[in-house]
Amino acid sequence: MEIKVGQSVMELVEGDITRQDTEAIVNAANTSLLGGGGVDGAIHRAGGPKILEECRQIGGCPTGEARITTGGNLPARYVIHTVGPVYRDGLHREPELLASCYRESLKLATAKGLKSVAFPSISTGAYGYPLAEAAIIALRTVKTYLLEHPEIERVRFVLFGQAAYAAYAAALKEL
Ligand code: AR6
Repeated sequence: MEIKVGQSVMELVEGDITRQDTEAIVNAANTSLLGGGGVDGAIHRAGGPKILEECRQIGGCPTGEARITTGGNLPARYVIHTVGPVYRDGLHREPELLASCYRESLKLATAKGLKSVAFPSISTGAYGYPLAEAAIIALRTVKTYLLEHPEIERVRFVLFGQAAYAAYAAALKEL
């Protein structure tokens, strides 16, 4: 499923982010940037030790910010590592921090001159963000960015499993 946003395309697919051929993929990391489970574990496993070595050099990343490394052995040339908020009750700046992850990741893509980026559903696994709420924030934030930055031609949301895909598809229809 895809929609046109200004001159760009926003796309939803169900699948594995490590297999995407976009110029960059985004990692849902933690503040250490030293790896973990979920999508983070999958990216480091598929991308090999070069990514972790670069992350070590960077030395961490605060919640809501993003850092970029090369893609190691991945099809994508770059990995943008961002740190989503741990969801508590929605009253601890979680929406604002989640939106910031998407925006800061896209700013790095713009700075590198990249035209295509794939995102996972940040914070909705180990960090417990309710999927329906996270989907609306993700799609709205990316849409707003693309309208101001037509240089990014394609943003793909790679949803892991049917439930995540369905939540994003429903949110996209609401947009
Ligand atoms: N491709 C796309 N999406 C995936 C993949 C994959 N290969 N694997 C899992 N997902 P999570 P978070 C989905 O837990 O909530 C890590 O340990 C998953 O189903 O990966 O931001 C980090 O080191 C879910 O919808 O990230 C942090 O400590 C989404 O990706 C912490 O987890 C995000 O789930 C970050 O937690």
